[in-house]
Amino acid sequence: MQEDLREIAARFLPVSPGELNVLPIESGLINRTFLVQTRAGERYVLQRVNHHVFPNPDAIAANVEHVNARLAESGYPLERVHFFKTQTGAYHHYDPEGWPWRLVSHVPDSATYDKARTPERAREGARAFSLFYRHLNVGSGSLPLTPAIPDFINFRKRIADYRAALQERRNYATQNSKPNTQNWLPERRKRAAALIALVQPHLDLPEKWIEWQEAGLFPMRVIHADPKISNVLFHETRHTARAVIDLDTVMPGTLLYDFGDMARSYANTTAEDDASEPAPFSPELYRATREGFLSQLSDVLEPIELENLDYSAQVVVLIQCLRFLTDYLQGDVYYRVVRQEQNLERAVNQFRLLGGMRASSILWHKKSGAQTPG
Ligand code: GN1
Ligand code: MG
Repeated sequence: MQEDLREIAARFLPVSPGELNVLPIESGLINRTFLVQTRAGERYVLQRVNHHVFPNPDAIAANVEHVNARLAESGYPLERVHFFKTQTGAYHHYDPEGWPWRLVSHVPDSATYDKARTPERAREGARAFSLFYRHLNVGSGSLPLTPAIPDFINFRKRIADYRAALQERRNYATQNSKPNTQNWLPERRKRAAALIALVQPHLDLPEKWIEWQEAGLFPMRVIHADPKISNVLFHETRHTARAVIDLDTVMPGTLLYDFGDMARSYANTTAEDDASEPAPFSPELYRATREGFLSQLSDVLEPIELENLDYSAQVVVLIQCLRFLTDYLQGDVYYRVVRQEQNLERAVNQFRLLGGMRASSILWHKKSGAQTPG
């Protein structure tokens, strides 16, 4: 494995495989990521793109070029990450099994975190994304981006996929796990029964969102679509944000999705797959996230965006819960898992987070379903 990875990395670099050291980075639920070091101490990030999820990696590379050009011309103050080309001038090297590999620039002296933990870090992470959105959305015309995954934020489809998974007739999981009775899908449905029942009364929560989206009421912006805290590189010692990474899902969409997903990640006091009680929601972290998000955008956002931040956070958490639960019911065909029950645990964690959000009287104004910004 190690030798193959060195050979792959050397396709992008003017060095021989023997001069490289490759180490795994255990992060991300879709792609596989490795750190590459040369003898001279230069570092790169090597990734195997999951082409089942991202069937057109070249479209991602083209999106990243457009995004980086716009960030550069607009004076974006953070670092930009870019892809290197192979010696034959391509953005991807395909291995004998057909997996696409790419080499990404590495930002020195940087650290990533799986949890925000403190309001300062939540605010700073959200501020980094706020800068990213401002520089991509203010000024010159729209960017010609190709969404890497169609219907990624189509919530009508996400709910339909969940309902279809509940009706699943296949017998056992086919990927990520060997067929055994633990993985029989009817067994999984039984083990998820309590959560399925708890989720049921919330399935109409996204209705208003879906209505607005289908009526074209959301302003179309360039969004990141995966703004979790681990996609911000922080300065190792100064704790300021250095870069926004993982541009795979950059696409046209509503910033309410990104705010919701940011809140889901930054206001969660525990790991995404921690299914233990109590509710992992922190109003303090949430408020800091909202401040950071708004910091560069107060003159950009329209009323429908400003008034629906809290509602969007709840909707996005519910949708993420349904995505994990759907994958659990289908036998772990989408997200990487290291344990049998991990997708169910992820879904439970998101459901508890939703409960915390909805219970917080500061955030949920029952009458209007809206909040005063700021
Ligand atoms: C996936 O692969 P990763 O970790 O960057 C997923 C996101 C989820 C996230 C949950 C393409 O992102 O939508 O929010 O897991 N990406 C895709 O941790 O589905
Ligand atoms: Mg991602």
